[in-house]
Amino acid sequence: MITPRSLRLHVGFFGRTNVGKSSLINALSGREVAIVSDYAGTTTDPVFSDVDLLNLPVTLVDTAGLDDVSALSAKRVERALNILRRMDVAVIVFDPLKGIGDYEKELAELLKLEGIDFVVAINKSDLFERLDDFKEEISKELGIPKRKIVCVSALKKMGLEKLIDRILRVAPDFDDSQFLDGIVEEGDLIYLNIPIDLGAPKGRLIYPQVQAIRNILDLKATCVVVKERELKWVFDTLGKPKMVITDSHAFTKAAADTPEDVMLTSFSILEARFRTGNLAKLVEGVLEVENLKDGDRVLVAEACTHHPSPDDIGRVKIPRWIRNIAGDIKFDHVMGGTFPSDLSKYKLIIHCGACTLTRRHMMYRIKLAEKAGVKITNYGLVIAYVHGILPRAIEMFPEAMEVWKKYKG
Ligand SMILES: Nc1nc2c(ncn2[C@@H]2O[C@H](COP(=O)(O)OP(=O)(O)O)[C@@H](O)[C@H]2O)c(=O)[nH]1
Ligand SMILES: [Mg+2]
Repeated sequence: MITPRSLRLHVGFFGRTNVGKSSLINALSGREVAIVSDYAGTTTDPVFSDVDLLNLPVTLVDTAGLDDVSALSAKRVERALNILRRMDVAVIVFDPLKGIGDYEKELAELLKLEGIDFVVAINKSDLFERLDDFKEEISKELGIPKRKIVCVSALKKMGLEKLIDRILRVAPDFDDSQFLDGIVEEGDLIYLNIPIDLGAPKGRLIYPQVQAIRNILDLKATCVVVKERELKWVFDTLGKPKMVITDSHAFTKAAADTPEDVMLTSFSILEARFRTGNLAKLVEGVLEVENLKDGDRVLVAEACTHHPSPDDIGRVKIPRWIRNIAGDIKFDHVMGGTFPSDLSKYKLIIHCGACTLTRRHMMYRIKLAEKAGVKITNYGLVIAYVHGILPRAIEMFPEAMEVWKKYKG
């Protein structure tokens, strides 16, 4: 299965027009994805290009059109920030002929502010004899160590391995295995409960399910994949597993069929933990449902765009469940890349599993909520909560359980 874009390491190439961003991306990906041109401003929207670098799934992002951060129209900076925040690593590309300008300095500042690590590529090194002085100057001006600065030539394909090496070195940990790390161990037996209902995509499994299977195999454990109707039969035939992981849609039935001494959670809760690294924060969020009052506003945010079905989880079911508990709550919905910059009017944000967002992007949204003092949670936790199975679904995550215990007691 092809790695979805959201789980690829996003590497953004920044630099002034004509420094060779597009050429460099083409050279690294070995194909013509970005348009190379002698004229300024050929491309304006970011261009995404998926490629595996040393077996690591990566998306190279050509950020043409963002080369005038220093020309500083507020709207442009906002746009630049929007793209920049989705990157895991940045490459600032230099052309020795153009030297160092305000653009590069401001960009380096922005990246530091956002906590995004970056490396520098001095391109067109085929045209120059010695670039040591320039390296020194960049190191000083941008305040980064020289080992993060690499001389390359997109044209002659020189220095590319070294650039890849430097990019991967500064990349945040991108190991998929965290999905079940610390929960599943060698020799464990795990049941995966996957209803193939009308909502299931034709002919395939969704990514968190594939990820779980792969992860369990990597950990030298065993999994049995069943539809919800067969779960009971598997219990009767194979006995008790260490844990059942269920699709959220079948949570109540899975809970009824799974003995109390067997751990039970959902793909969506695992995904939330993996994607945010902060399940405890999302549990705090779901408990906020108790505090909602008539007239409060809740934002439901869905990262992917799809046509809502008649019993759509975000549009219909979640609002219904929450109104049952909390009364006359107003719901706003956003989809895709939009996320309101002013969150202050909301009491709670309920986010989808965010499997189409990068981890950095989702963490950024959590940070925004935190800044605005608004609690945030996710679909999977809401489903577990409204069905009265929340403590059971998080008992294997001590940090999250801690929050629950404090709340109870
Ligand atoms: N000599 C030389 N020219 C290059 C190199 N990389 C790019 N160029 C040229 O620089 C120009 C601008 O390249 P392009 O990739 O479109 O720059 P971008 O605007 O930053 O995307 C083109 O004419 C390229 O052929 C290089 O490594 N060496
Ligand atoms: Mg270009």
